[in-house]
Amino acid sequence: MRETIAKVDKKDAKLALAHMIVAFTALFLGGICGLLQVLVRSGKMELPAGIGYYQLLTAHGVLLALILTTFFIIGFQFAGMSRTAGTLSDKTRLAGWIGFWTMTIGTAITTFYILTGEASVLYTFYAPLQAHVGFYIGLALVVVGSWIAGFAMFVHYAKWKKQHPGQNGPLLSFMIVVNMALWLIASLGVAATVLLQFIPWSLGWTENINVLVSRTLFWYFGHPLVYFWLLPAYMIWYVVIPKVIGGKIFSDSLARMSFILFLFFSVPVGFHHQLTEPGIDPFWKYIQVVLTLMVVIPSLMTAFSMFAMFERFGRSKGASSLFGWLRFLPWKDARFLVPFIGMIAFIPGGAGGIINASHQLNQVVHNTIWVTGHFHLTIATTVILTFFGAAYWLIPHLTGRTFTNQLNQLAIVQAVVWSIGMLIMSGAMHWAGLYGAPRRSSFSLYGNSSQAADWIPYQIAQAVGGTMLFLGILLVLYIVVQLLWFAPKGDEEFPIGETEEHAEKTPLFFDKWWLWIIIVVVLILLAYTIPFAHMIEQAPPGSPGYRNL
Ligand code: HAS
Ligand code: CU
Repeated sequence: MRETIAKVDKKDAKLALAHMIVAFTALFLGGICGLLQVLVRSGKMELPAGIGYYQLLTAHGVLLALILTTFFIIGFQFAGMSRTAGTLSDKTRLAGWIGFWTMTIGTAITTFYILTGEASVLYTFYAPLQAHVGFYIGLALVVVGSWIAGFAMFVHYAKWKKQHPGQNGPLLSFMIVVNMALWLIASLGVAATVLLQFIPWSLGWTENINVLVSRTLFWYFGHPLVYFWLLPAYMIWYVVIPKVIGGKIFSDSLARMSFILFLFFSVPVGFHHQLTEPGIDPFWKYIQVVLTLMVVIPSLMTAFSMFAMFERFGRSKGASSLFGWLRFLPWKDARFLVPFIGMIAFIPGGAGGIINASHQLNQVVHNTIWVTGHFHLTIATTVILTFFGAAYWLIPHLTGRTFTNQLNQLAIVQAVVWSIGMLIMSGAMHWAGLYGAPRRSSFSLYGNSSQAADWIPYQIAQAVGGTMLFLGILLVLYIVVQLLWFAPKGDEEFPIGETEEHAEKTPLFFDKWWLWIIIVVVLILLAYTIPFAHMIEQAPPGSPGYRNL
């Protein structure tokens, strides 16, 4: 029998579950769009009822990349805070609910304008494409709601620190605070461009928009955004997986250090999305490419400590040969296997990222469907499979139900379907990208050009892979619905790993938040001030808006 397990308080569980329900609803709707897109791009299907390809693509990107992620992350983090730093106070929980409703109303408004065809501007909403003002207002509400949630988490952590003087904050809570600090600093950029540029412009108060400034502010946010998605996956790898397999956290200090490095280096690197953009001096692109390569280091630290943790566990069970320890990992436990597949996917996913970041190689892949292949490996495999793996213990923990053997089997089938589907779809995207197939584009024969004809078999492969992924979405939704409402009552744990007995004590300096924030601000000013000043001083006349109807 299992020993009594530390439980997330019931009221906190409700808050976390509300976030999960919106997240998985977004997965369903966004998944339908994805299926239709791959079918259209295969050239075998046309959309019915006047639905536009770019309308679908916008819904797909917004619902999956922005809504599913943000809701899942905030829900998971509230549960994680409650589990490791104690039950939320009534005020903190209330702030959590206010944040939740602000984000949900924002999501509803944005989705409404996308579905009515007034905001087919894709999830990056590049100017001079212009949407209905409601699209931007909705997104602004999502950001504001997430800030409220973030502050609630900061206050909760500060309260724990006050009650435990001279101690390090619990590892998972510490990581959550880093992630929300990262998010807060980054989202100031998107808030600035939405409030100061897009909203006045889409209302007609200003005629023109400075396109370069808007894209720069977007990518100032857009790159750290991907680490806002990644870090919760890393929290699960560092803190939860050791407990799931029965091992120990490799190093508490190393985990904290890697998170602080993410805080430093994930913001001042947005130019690696703008390497082909005119109007930015190559020197500043170079500086940001160097910083991009710095942000690879904490991921490599993570890869190293995961390997080390697996190996030490296997050896403690008696493995002696070079890779013999692999046999001792619990391959039949979906809570381990599903995130593990995510880790494996990050090996090619991360390598592709380094290719993208290399200025010369970026000229080959930028704006091709290679990039789409890259982010379906990173966000849609590494991160999402880790989230699915976490949902399999988190949701039943919160609902007081059981992740039964049958559901575990189904979860393994789900992960296999997902992996094969993604291998086919993302593989075909990478390959076709190298042949120059563009991203963000509907099916076209490009005037029967022979080059475009070469892309079609890959687009058909994408449709095959994409259909499997949709099947994967249906499977995961079935499991989640069972865990929410129907699975037998039970006592599922929220696994939190412990460090090894003779591990060195974690030094206390990790909680020097003001120092970290000052370093981040200095790095951001260093990387952005001069090029940003140039963009404003030497701005060409702005652009009027174009509507994609
Ligand atoms: Fe990226 C474009 C560079 C990581 C997401 N990226 C995108 C876009 C998205 C995205 C969404 O420099 C498209 C945006 C758009 O719409 O235009 N990316 C990088 C780099 C990294 C990277 C250098 N990306 C991510 C992650 C994402 C993500 C993470 C989401 C979660 N990316 C770029 C660039 C572009 C870009 C350019 C712009 C391209 C263009 O031209 O438009 C790095 O962070 C990657 C570092 C990671 C590694 C891998 C470490 C491996 C680990 C696994 C360990 C496995 C274990 C298991 C332990 C070096 C941690 C092993 C066990 C066994 C037994 C085998
Ligand atoms: Cu990036």
